[in-house]
Amino acid sequence: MTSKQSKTNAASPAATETGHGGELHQSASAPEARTTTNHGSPISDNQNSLKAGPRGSTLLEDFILREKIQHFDHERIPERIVHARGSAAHGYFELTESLADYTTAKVLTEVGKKTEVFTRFSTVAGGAGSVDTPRDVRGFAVKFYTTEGNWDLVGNNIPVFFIQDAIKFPDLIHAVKMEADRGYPQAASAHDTFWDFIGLMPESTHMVMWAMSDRTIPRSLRMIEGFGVNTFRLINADGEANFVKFHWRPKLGTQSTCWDEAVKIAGADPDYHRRDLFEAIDQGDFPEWEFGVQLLSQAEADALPFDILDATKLIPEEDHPIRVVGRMVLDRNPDNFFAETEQVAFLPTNIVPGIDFSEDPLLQGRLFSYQDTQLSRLGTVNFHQIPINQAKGCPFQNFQRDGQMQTQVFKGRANYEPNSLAEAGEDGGPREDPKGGFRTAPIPQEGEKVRLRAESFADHYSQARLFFRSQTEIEQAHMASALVFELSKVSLAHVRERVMSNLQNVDDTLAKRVADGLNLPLPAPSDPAVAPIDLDASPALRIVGKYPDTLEGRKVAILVADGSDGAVVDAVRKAVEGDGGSVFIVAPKIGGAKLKDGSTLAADGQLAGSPSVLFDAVAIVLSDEGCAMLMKEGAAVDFAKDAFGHLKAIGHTPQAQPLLDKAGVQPDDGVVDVARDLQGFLEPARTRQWAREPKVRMLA
Ligand code: HDE
Repeated sequence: MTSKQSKTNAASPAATETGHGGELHQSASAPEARTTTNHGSPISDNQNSLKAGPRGSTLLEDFILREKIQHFDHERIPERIVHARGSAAHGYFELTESLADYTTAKVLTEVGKKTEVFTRFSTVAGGAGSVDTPRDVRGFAVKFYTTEGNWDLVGNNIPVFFIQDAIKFPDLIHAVKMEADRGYPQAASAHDTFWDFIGLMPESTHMVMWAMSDRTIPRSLRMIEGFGVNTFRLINADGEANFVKFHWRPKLGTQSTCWDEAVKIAGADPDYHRRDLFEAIDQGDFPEWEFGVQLLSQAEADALPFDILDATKLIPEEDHPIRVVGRMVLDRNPDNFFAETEQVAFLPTNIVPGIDFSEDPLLQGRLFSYQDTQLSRLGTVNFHQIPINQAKGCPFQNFQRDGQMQTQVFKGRANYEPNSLAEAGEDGGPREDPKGGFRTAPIPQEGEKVRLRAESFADHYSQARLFFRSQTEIEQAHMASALVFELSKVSLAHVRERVMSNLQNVDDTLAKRVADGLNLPLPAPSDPAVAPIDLDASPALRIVGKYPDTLEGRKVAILVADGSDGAVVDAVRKAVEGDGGSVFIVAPKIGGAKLKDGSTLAADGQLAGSPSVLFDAVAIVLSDEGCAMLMKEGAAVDFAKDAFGHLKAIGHTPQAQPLLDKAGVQPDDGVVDVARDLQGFLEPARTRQWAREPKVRMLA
């Protein structure tokens, strides 16, 4: 902390007094606890401005009012152009296996060492105040405070990108954001301009397949994968370079919501992901990811059926396995959202010796963009001095001086080099380090200056096909349905048609399902720049069937009302918690419900504000009397209906059956009498009842 912040009044409560107008005054318990102006002048009254008499005009002289209001007026800074809405946490990275054969980077060679990190997750398209659950890519940006400087791995939860060249980024983002004339839709890709751009940019097709998959409607930020996306290089002590792709894999597995559920969560809890991350860390339930690398020599890269510099392509892990070499644990919430989460500045140019860039034209553009955008967001070249951005693992020093909001007080005369001031006994300042300093790998570069897309980038469809065909049936159905949903929101017929033409190059059956879902004729296929090829399926790209076999990280709601059996509630709670899950009691009134034995069970949430979309499974523990009452409550009927529609396990007491019937809940393996078969409830509660879906939804 740079300024001397006083003790708060937490230890000794403030004395209170009522003012002339009945307003509450809380006064400081000691001089060091009093509120002051920004320049330290103590304030005697923080409730009333200075006026010409109690009912008179406010006086310009009131410097306290002016300072307070003026600071408030400037509280907001420009939000990020993309990735504006985000949530972050502190934690550490621990290396479990050395990559010393490949790199000199200490963070990747010192096994067992814990490196501090700050990780920010984000949506891409929406503004800072938008909701957490739109269909969107998630940002996954990690700042490692290493002993050799900050390393920022600024990735996404999808391993590929929409475009191949940075010069198209402003067009992509303009197309996906709110339309320029009308200012909507917010945080949604389902509109004309996005699909217009996509249809005209076949290189985006692979990423579009991912965007239409359940990856873009995650259950929790703790349950997303992360990818560096761009290809980087690792450089070893002999100066040898290898290509590297970076991966994060969540310990809790990759889990998603259902689309209808995500839409409803947006209303029920716009902060669904932010709250989930904060609460999990607050409760000591620290999210964790494995860190892995795919390493390829130049020869291995040359043998790939695509260009390793093309960010619209992935490297199937069946062909080049991911080597897990570390883990990241997030164990501390930010103290202040603005100071940390909002002001953190991630820069792909924050790199450490032993790691290097590739010539990926998307990455090359990013190397300019992030530094530039910080200048407009944070307003000064000194943004690296803000605590969250400062290099913490090592000193930072050079001869850069001054600038707006300079907070360092430099001593001495040495602000240039070479200098010989040390010869006169003065501090001569820092110097370059030819051995340990950052060195760029001497990769040969030659050729004419051109504005040309490499021919090796021209296959736009093979990997889109690979992704689609690698999915399970249910995931393919979700993708087709997402395409139908999005294209149904497109109002320009020719835009829809062009997308459907392109889809035929991905997979005929997919294009046909989308056309059927739209009830529109299938247009002629478009002409691909290069005919797609069939690649071996990559089951690693699926989510379904890979949920971990535990309730860890999952939340089970128990719906109770007056007359509920406390013994059943306790048994469900014990079983759920024993399996690693958490329990949330929902009752019609926040004060709780009067149980069968006369005791009161406090509620964690009121029914109307705690719909089942917020939970992974539900147990409806009602008495005959409680059920009769809730049959008249729409929120209770929706609670059961949505849990069923969103493929959740539903535990219930026999007395809750009339409510289930009213909600259209049909018997299946996921609907279980908890009074009879508690274990039988836990198993389906660990996953979703995918087999139920055709009964509740017309999928494309
Ligand atoms: Fe970004 N991106 N990006 N991006 N990006 C920004 O930087 C940009 C790209 C990513 O939590 C901006 O500080 C260009 C790929 C994340 O603060 C900006 C291009 C990937 C975040 C910017 C890309 C990303 C950003 C906006 C095409 C995945 C949020 C605010 C060449 C590997 C970081 C800011 C955070 C943020 C530019 C493409 C990930 C404008 C020009 C590919 C996770 O500088």
